[in-house]
Amino acid sequence: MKSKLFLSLMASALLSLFTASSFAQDKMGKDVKFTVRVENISDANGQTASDGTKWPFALSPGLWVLHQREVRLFREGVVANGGLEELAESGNPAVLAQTLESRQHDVMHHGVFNTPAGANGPAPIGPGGAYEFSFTAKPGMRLSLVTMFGQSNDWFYAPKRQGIDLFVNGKPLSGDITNDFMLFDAGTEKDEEPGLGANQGPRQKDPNQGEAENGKVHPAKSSTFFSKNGQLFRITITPQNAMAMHQ
Ligand SMILES: [Ca+2]
Ligand SMILES: [Ca+2]
Repeated sequence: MKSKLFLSLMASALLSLFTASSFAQDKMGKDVKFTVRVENISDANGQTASDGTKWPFALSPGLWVLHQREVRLFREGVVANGGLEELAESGNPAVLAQTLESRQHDVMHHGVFNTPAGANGPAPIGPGGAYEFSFTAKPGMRLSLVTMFGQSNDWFYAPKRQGIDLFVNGKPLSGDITNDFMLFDAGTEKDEEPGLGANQGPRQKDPNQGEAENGKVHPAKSSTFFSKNGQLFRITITPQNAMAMHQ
């Protein structure tokens, strides 16, 4: 009886870490495996620039993070730091990953996604391409993810800084989360027209090429791409129990 009492006290202590509803739905408190798919669903014929040039919408390799507290990959109204500039200007998530490693603790996990599904090595994803990655998470965890708008100077997609709750009313998140993402301008390099600028990803000679903006992270609301999430890309999340049901 004593050991049972001890276990129930332990369970109560653990319960206090989570919300009551999440515990009710997930009595074992087990990790749930999730798979996230980032798909480029933009027009295969490309986007049309003001001079008629066709250019492909692309997303860069990126970084995902699981966290409970705010992870601070960026903050609106604050100067980009910790590797956000490298991600937003050249699609390189390695510096952000190093920054996170220096802050690593047991309630935060992260990974880089850089190899398109079906490819042999790291590359951006153009129309029809996808990245996929999996992780396990407990109730209370949130997901953050950053990826560069490939033909911009310093734009990136990310969810709100608090991240996306992976459990809603105790149930693992499932389905389309595209609209949880927003297009941000890192404020580090002056913008040129997407797809045309000489200082953008595919055309610049140096990953840091371009005129400094000396600005702060802000939503890229002035861009016509700001409201085009569902036309350009789709991000879905599938928990393992849902995957089993679909198979
Ligand atoms: Ca900018
Ligand atoms: Ca540049």
